[in-house]
Parts: sequence; C-alpha cells; structure tokens
Amino acid sequence: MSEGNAWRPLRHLTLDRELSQAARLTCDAALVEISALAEDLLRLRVTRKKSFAPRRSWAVMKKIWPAVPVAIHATNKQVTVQTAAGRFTLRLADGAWQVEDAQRLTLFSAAGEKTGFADEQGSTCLKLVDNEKLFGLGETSGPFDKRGLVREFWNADALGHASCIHASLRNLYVSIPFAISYRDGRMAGLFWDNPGRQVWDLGQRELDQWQLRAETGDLDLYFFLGPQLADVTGRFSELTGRMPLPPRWALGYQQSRYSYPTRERVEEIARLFRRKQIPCDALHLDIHHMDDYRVFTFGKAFPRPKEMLARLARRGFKAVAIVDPGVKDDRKFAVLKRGKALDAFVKAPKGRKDFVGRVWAGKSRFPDFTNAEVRAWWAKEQARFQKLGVAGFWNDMNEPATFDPPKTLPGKCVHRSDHGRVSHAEIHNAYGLQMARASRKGALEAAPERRPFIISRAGYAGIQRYAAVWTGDNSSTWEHLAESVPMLLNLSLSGVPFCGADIGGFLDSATGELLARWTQLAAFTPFFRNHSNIESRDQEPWAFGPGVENICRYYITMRYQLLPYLYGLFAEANRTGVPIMRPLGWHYQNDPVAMAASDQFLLGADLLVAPILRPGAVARSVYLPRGTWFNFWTGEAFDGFQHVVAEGGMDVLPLFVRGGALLPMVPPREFIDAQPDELVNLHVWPGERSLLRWYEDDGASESYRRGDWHERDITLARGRRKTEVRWSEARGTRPTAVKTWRIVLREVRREPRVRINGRRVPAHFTEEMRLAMLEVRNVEGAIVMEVR
Ligand code: MIG
Repeated sequence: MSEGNAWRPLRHLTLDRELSQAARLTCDAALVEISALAEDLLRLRVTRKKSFAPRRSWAVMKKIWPAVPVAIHATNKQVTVQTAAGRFTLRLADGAWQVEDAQRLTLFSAAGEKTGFADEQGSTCLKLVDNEKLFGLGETSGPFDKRGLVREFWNADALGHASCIHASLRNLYVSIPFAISYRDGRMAGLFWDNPGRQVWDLGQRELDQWQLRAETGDLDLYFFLGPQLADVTGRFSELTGRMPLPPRWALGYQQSRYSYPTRERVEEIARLFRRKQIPCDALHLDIHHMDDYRVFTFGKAFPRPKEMLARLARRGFKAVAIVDPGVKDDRKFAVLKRGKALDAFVKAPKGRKDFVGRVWAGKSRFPDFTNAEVRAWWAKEQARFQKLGVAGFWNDMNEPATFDPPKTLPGKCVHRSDHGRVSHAEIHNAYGLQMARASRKGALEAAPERRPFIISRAGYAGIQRYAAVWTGDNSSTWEHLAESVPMLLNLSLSGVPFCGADIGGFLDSATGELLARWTQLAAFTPFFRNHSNIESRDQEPWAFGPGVENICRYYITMRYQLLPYLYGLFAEANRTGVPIMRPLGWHYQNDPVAMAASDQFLLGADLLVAPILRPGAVARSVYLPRGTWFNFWTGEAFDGFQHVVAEGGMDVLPLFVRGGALLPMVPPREFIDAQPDELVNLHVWPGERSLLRWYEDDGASESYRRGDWHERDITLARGRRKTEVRWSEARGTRPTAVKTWRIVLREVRREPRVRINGRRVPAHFTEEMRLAMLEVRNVEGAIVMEVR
C-alpha cells in the first residue's frame, strides 16, 4: 500500500522546536514529535493533522513521567534524542529512523520514505534481522514466536480459533499492538497505541520486513529499550497500568457451563463438588440465567435469586454472572428505559439514531462505554444487580460482537467519548476495555471495600487494570490444549498476568483423557476455569467416570495447596507487572533453547511445568535450563542445560522444581477462604540460593492498597558446610496469620542437624522418603535456620 499515489512519507523534515524532553519537526506530510519518557522508554508520534490533538490514550495510564536527562542533537542531516540508555535518530531528508541502545546496537530501524500516511492510513516498516524473534502481541493463535505471520488488531468474536482450524486466522478478541523483539539475547519492545484496526506483517511477505499499518489515527510508537524481558514488560505495564489484586478466592477452581439452565442444576453442581470433595470457589452463570437475555436480570428458571446466591455463599461458592453489552431493545425493559433517558447508546452512522444490532437478546442497543457518564450509569445498573449477591462479572461479547455483518458495530457508528466525538472504527479495540472499566467501577460501587472480580473476553492494552482475560471459544482438541501455552505466555508478556483458557475446551466435546490433561496443565495457569459449550457433553471433573475424576480432584487440590506460592506471584504481578506464568526465557534469556520453549512454562521462578499435550502419551522430552532441577514427584535430581525424558502416565503431570526453591504449601480445603493459613509447609529443595517473597493480606478488601499487608523475604543460601534459611523481619502493618512453619527438608540423605536462631532443634528424618521435618513457631522478627 505504501506505493500508492496517495503515499506521503516523512521527508524534507525541518526541526521546529526543541523542548527539554522532546524534539518537534514538520514536513509537508505530517508533524513529528520524538520524546523520552524514561531513559529506556522513547516515543515517536506522527500526525497528519495540523497539530497534535490533545486526544488522550485509552491504554496509557502513566501520563506524567519524572524528567530524565535527555540530550537533543540537531544537525542539518538528522535529529537525535538521546538518554543514558539509548537514542532515537531521524534523518531529515527521507524520514529514515532508528532506535539504538547505549552500546549502539540497533533495536528498531525503518528505511527512508517508509514512514508516513496513505490518506487515513499511517504506516511504517521495520527491518528484521537474521534470527530476530517476535513475542508478545497480546492474545494470538499460532506459535509462540510470531515472526513470519500476519497479525491483525481488530477485536472479533472468533468462534473456534485454534490455528489447526483456521491456520490463517489473524485476530482474536483482545488486541494488544505490542511486540517484543529478541535479537542476540537482548529484548526490546514496541507498542503502537492506536485502538483502530492495525495490520502487522511480521516478515511474511518480505522475510526481513515488519510492516505496520493502521487504518485510522496517528502513528504513536513507544520503544522499550530493555534489555531484559523484565525491563520491557515491566515498563509496558507501568505505562498501561498493572493488575489490581483480585479477591483471593478468584485463584481457586471455577466451574462454568453454557449454561447451567436452572437454579436446581446450579445447586446440584454445588452439592456435587462438596460431596465429591473437589475444591471449588466459583460457579459461573452463563446467559440462561437471564430473563430472555435481558442484562442484569434473573429469569423464571432462577426463582428467588437472592436466596439462591446466599445459599451458595454459605457453602463457599461465589456466583459469577455473565454480562453482555447489548441491552434488549424492549420498550418496557427498565435498563433500556434508563439508558435511553440518558442517551447512553452508541449512535448509528450519521449520529442521530441509536445503532440497533442483533445479539442474544434479539435487537439490542450498545452502551457507549467510551463516555464517563455512560460508564457511571452502567456501573449503577450492575451494582444494583450485584446487591442480590453476585460476586463477580463475566463480560462477554464485548468486542462488541453482533450476529449480522460486519459482526460488530459498523465503523461509522458514532461515539461521544470522553475525548470527543469519534467513529467506531477509531476506537473499536477500546470498547471492551471500557466496558470492563465500567464493570469494575460498578463492582466497587456496590461494595467499595471488596476487590472486584471481572473477567473480560475483549480488551486492548491495559485490560489488566480492570479484568482477567480468558481466551474465548477454544475447542476440545489436543491442538488447542497445546496452543493455550504460547497463547497465555504471550498474553502474559503483554501486560496481562491474570489469564487462562477454558479447561477441557469450549467447542465440541472433550474426552476424559483430554480433560485430565487440561486440568493438570491449567492448575498451573493464573485463571483456572472449566467451561464448555451448550452442545458439548458434560465436562465437570466427574463427567468421565472415577478415573478422570480422581486425576482432576488431585490436581485441583494441589492448586489449593500451592495457594501461598501463587498468591505471592499475584502480589508481585500487582507491584511490578511480572507475569505469573512465564516463558522459560523470562529467567534464562541468554539461552535460546529456553527462549524458544513453548510447550512448557514456568509458574514463578521455581516450578517448571511440562504438560503432556498428546493423546496416549506417557512420557515427553523436557528442556531444563541451567542449574539443578528436581522431579517434583520422584525427587530425582537433574543437571540443567539439557533435555531429559519425563514419565507422564495419565495421572502424572511432568513437573520440576528448581534447586534451592522454597516452596510454601498449605493443607487442602474445600474453597480458598475455608480456613486461615496458620500452618504452612515450607518445602526446602537443596540448592545454592533463592528468595521467596512471602506475602499475606486479608485476601478480600482494598486495604492492601493502604499498607495492610505482611511481607518478608525468606532466603536460602548454601555455604560450605551448612545451608542457611533466613526469614527477614516482617514488613507492612498487618500481623501474619501463620503460627507455624513446618519445614520439610527435601532430598536429604542423612539425619540433618538443625539450629533455629542458634538453638539445636530435633528434625524428624524419614530415610526412605529422604526428608526431614521440623516445626518452627512463627515470629515477626528475623528467624535463622541452619542446616548441616
Ligand atoms: O455467542 O454466552 O465466549 O464463553 O459461553 C456465544 C454464551 C456467546 C461466547 C463466550 C462463551 C459463552 C457464550 N458466548
């Protein structure tokens, strides 16, 4: 497209103004601004308008950055904006530009006359180098490394999206136009903040060219200089906002179905979980809970909903209700009436009448979530509904999806957004984000001190601020099980730590083996929900007989035992944006084999999960990165930096623990908050050194934002003759709930001699199991344990 008549590239640029942190330039085609927000975060804006519109971003949260030293050099050939970490150079003659790091290594570069506009469409084209790989890109199907593919950013209802079904599928429900480039062991990121349609050819048509094009809007590129993955994802999540802590129960197992059609069935499911002693925290109510698909209602099949929800709550179940954006166009429907009174709906092209489109409720109108008043109204509607006892909200169909072409709102529909009138085409990808924002607001309005739990199908960069993301309508196929790993890893790298795929697969019917394998894998992913389609056979953990049920029970229970480890990872993600589920390359970036691994992953730094992804398989090859790794089940030790074969009969998920890991586990329970964690089993795996950041808070309220938490570092260090485990003094204002640490020393060969704060204490040694146990009374002050 860049060769067409209307192509107007940047060229013959002149420096207009030098600001302290930015340079502004002009040419015939456009205005240009180059700025530094942080040493390792540079920005290029290009607009074809007469001035930079004060249009604010839907993605960017951090708008004001503390000034860093920036040097601007201008000659008659080029302008350079430089920080301590790197620089951006733009050639005046032809608009060629490049981003380099402090060692002058080129991170991104565009040749001359490749950046500009063809009518409405902004584009640029970056040079790809040999061996460069591209990660991130939000929610995408296909392989982990996206090089060689075409990806489109246009939120869409992609029914059955496994790449084995749609090999050329380019877009899904969530659009995050953010990529991480991996060159020579170093990472750098690029984000084009533009919620209109974008198409990125990542080296498909031209092997060494990455072409980026947006249908509307400005070029607004952010460059993250890295060099570590943590630097890139950390900054990106600082820019776009981080995940607030969810209620702790949301880490538990959740059961869903399209749909549990009646109150009786929901209550039966709840009873079955308890009777079968399969832990479960939440039941999801899909669209059949509604009165003829009217949002925020319960229909006849759900009589006395308040009573039903209270009964569920007493048994430790939270109800999560689906909420679709479409409001049934029924003159008598109160939500519609109030929405109309506020003139709350997206307007049809031309801007006079409300747009009406067909969804589940039949003809429906679509709230204009880009408008603050509309979000406030929606929040109120949701809050009223929540007060019946609903614990969480499941925002579906918020791409938004409609049944008739173009399967979403027509591009010319009109939004009266916070930032002025815009066409739907300009903000399409932000619709779901803004719905989730309204939903979170509503949850806080109904219960200001309770942490909201929202999941969203659609989203844009920043969706983690409001909601967890599940990856929509996958299928009950082995291919889709396998594909969920790279998909969730890339989402995690794109700032969305709280994500998961429908366990068992949504479309079609699972087999018992598939469900068992999927439950094993997903027990180690952040969002842990089993869900299936209206036409699928039953998919609850017991739906395939006692063998599969036992496997599911075992792994679901194990998830609950890992709760403090997992919750600590959520707390870290909340503070720094570090993913919960991580590619091996997160911790072993210089190891290209680790970086390429996409059929295994890390949960935190210490657990390496190598799921079985093929039917009938009873073993698989596993790549272990540098260091020592232990088979979680057998205790066998392996040197890393090699592939090993792991046994994985039906009931075994190949799982490895990093040498030196401090792995806290708690007794099983029916639901997360069934009991306080007074006793914690701290498994100590032999190794050189490690750090466990122990974190507690009340798990439910917003008080953690005000310092109501308890944290301490537990470190392990091996000396020449002894291993020392130290608990730092507690930080934060909250007292700990832990009364006792039960220390489980793993893989010990002889009876150890243990001292706690210098005093000898006996350890109970079991030779056959190669473990030794002792109990340590918890105190808030430092504790030192020496093991010889
Ligand atoms: O058009 O609410 O992805 O999880 O069960 C289908 C019914 C609408 C799509 C969601 C799926 C949900 C289903 N929904």
